[in-house]
Amino acid sequence: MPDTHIVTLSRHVVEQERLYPQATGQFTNILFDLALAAKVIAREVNKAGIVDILGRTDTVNVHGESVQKLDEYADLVILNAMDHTGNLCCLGSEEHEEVIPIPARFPTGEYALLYDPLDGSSNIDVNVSIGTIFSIHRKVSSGPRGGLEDCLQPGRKQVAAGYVVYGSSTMLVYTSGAGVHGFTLDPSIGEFVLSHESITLPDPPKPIYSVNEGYAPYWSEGQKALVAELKGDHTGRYIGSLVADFHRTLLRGGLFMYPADQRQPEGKLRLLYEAAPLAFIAEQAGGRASTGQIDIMDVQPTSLHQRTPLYMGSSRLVDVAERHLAGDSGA
Ligand code: AHM
Ligand code: MG
Repeated sequence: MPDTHIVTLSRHVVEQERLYPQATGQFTNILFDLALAAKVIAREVNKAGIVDILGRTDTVNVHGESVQKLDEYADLVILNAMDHTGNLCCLGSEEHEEVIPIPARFPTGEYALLYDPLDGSSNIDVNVSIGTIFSIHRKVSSGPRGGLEDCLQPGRKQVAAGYVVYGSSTMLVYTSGAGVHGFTLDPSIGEFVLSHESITLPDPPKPIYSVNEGYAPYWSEGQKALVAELKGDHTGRYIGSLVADFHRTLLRGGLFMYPADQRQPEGKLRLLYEAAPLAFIAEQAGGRASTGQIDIMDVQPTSLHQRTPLYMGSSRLVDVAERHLAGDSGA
């Protein structure tokens, strides 16, 4: 007979919440709502090849990039799953220039949610894994309905973070500061089921480095020296889809890099809804993340869509990166 002892995401989150008697339940509900949104997005991502949902729209997002239909869809799914629940005070999304307020007709709550609804969307057409990333902060502003101040908090202040990878199976991985736990969507019952309990980065790590080497001519001297040191006794892996690259790094170990360079002096990836949440997960799994100079978790954000150079994965390899990049201005 099949195993009857299934730990669903709901059960796991409720059991974690019991460890904190002061918990209000709002936070637990946010994770439930995110899981529901992830299932809806997963369904559409899986269908993308057979229905006419692929293709670019005429719009561009706040970063000047063309937006694909599934990005917009994922953004709306998350927004509609979260805005009316009374658990959030505001949201920040990669697809929206400004902080998203909770509509006046709905109550507000004690948390701010930052998210990248569908990262790696340029890979949709070629069936490469893509993902959703989220970060949850406690409301710190004094007004009743929250705002930018609640979103511009350093990663260290996150109460939870996670991602969903839409790959050969759909997985949700999250931390609320008590380890990193992974759940695989079982389509036959429509539930995320605990499949990876207490994930830790392998130690010693697999010797893997991950970077887009096509940009090497634009790298700083420090970045060139770092990759030169890794070459030879490390293997290279780069998917070009952050969640997929991070997921591999988490399970196998190694060093993921998206450096600043002459083309992109600030780097490409966004601090609040890409780097910081993944940094929290890396740290909880025994690794770390850095800008090359300081820990990502300690960066004080100044704007919603701020970019950052990113080095993350196995601590020992992030240390090597920092050694090379210490005096580096980036570009
Ligand atoms: P997106 O948010 O527009 O999808 O871009 C982010 C993606 C990441 O998933 C990935 O790590 C990176 O861009 C790849 O960039 P590049 O193609 O420059 O290597
Ligand atoms: Mg993104």
